[in-house]
Amino acid sequence: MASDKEIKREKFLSVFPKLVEELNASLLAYGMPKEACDWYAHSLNYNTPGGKLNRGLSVVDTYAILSNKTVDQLKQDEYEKVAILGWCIELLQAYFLVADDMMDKSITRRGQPCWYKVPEVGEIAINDAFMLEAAIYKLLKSHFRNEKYYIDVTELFHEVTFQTELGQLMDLITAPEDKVDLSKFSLKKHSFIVTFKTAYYSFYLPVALAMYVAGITDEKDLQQAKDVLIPLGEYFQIQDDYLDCFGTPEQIGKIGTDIQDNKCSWVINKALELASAEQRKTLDENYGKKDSVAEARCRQIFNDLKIDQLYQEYEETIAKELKVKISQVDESRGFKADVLTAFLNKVYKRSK
Ligand code: GPP
Ligand code: MG
Ligand code: MG
Ligand code: MG
Repeated sequence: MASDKEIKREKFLSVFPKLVEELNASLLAYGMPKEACDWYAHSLNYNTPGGKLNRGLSVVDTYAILSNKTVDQLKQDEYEKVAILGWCIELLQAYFLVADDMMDKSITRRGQPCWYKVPEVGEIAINDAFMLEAAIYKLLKSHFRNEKYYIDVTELFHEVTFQTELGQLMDLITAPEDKVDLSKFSLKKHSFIVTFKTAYYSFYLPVALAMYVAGITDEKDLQQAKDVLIPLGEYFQIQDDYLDCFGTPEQIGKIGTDIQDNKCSWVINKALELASAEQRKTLDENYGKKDSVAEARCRQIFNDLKIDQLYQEYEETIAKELKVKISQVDESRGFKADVLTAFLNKVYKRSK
């Protein structure tokens, strides 16, 4: 029998084909030939719905909590509104990932070749990435133009996109593939990169969108959400870095590449903080090399420094801190701490 989670996912997925149809109709209205319409539909379908859909589904879940309802109890048109905003985040994510995979020279994504690796696509993927982003503003305009929060939501998408691009810039210039320089890394820089690269669009954006639709838009409430969701997003990315190194491929569904890719991950930063001069030398000589023996030398140092155990301690500390922050949320204007607890529960001790 399908679980509650699967049913929610199916319901959310069922909205997407209608959006593809609508976007395609806008191409037809410009008199674009069938070949172009089919290309766009293929790009939308290949790049948007294949992931975990956590961000998109979170808009729906958060809105339901704020409205004191279950997802099932939302009226059809009410459901569709928040689901479309959820799909707008998934389109933003699709846009980022198509572009990121080109910049990172990645091979696979979500169990299939990266879009630019599809033979007939290649560098057309750059334009396809732009068109995935453009879909967001098409959909916002056609479905939300008459809502009082239209401008707020549109501006929020622009701002969060810019913040993510800043994070991507820092990520790229901190870890060039061909020039390993561990002195560029620090936990402070790591925190900055992941806050911008991940936390704003993955954690703050879904909640803020649901808040706008629910009419809970006092600056103080948006700030309360941000104060928990940004550190929670940082914790999520630290967990991602940890799993890249210490998770098994069966568990995480991908093969960890951070060591060989010279990534400014939490694991290497923690190790740099604690390494002896000798260990530091080994890391300088072996980190970021496309070589499994060099990778094993780095892993040995991570084991010697007990990074695994330090991660478990970090996780307990941050989860406790976040719970305290959540317990201090002021609900007097209609915001609900449960929204944040639901997010924390999804992240705490996840293993994939
Ligand atoms: C993925 O990070 C990067 C983003 C989601 C932001 C991309 C932003 C752009 C402006 C293109 P990653 O490369 O560390 O993750 P993965 O390992 O999934 O590729
Ligand atoms: Mg990448
Ligand atoms: Mg990247
Ligand atoms: Mg990672």
